[in-house]
Amino acid sequence: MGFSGQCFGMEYPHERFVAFEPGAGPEAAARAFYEVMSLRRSVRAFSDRTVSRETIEWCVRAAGCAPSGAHKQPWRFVAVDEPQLKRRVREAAEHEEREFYARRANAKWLEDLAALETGPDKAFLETAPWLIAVFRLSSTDAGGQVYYASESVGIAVGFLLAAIHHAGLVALTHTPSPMGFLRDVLGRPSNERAYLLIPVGYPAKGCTVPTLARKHLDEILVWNAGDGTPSVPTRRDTSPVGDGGGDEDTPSPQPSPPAGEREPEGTRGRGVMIRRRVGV
Ligand code: IYR
Repeated sequence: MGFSGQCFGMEYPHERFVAFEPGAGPEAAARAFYEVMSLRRSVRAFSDRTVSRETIEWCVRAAGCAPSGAHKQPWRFVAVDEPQLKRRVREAAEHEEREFYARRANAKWLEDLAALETGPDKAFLETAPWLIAVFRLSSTDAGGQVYYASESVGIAVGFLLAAIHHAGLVALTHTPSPMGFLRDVLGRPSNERAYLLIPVGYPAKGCTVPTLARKHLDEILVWNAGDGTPSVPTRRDTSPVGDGGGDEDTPSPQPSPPAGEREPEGTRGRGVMIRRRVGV
């Protein structure tokens, strides 16, 4: 119901009630989250700029919000910023990585890694201000059973990576192989199995990332057919990751091309500058 009032001596119409707008709706919210996540990239060149403990704490709290089998929360996050400890982790990781690149990886694996231009040198393990070593618990701290521990920890790591990205920081989902050394170097108990090693920080000045394409939605999402039968592919067959998959000219069923899907292919494998700020 409206009525008039005085404001700085002027008459103005005044409403006791205004329309209630309950947010923009799930489509816009889901798209906005996607737009943020589409800017996430794995980074291998870190700045030594410090990141506060508090930031790491919030990110790990977010990771701890993940669902887990029987709510056993079978994860441990070991945050390392001491230079001597980071050096020991790097030395042990590089020892394994030298073996990996010289002997353990087969030719196909090395070929698949070529576009990433990785190698046994892991300077980022010392440069990044934080290393978060993620451990999967094989039993609870009290010795009890855990369930779907790998799935649970994988989901928690997804939350962690999203939180790190949301904080405007970058990370690498690093997998020194094998990574059993982490338990020894970090002095962890026998019910903790090393799962991933995640350097966290800011990207180095002039940091580049490889030009890689993400699969189109049509390649990762299949709808049921709507008539009780299984769905059939609608647009094209799934293409291998990073092959440039499919033609750019095929019209997309989406209202407008979302950011991050199908990045340019021209310079693939050579590395390009990050054109947008990483993290919003
Ligand atoms: N662990 C090695 C090799 C490596 C393996 C995969 I799969 C990658 O996606 C990237 C690297 C390394 O970190 O260099």
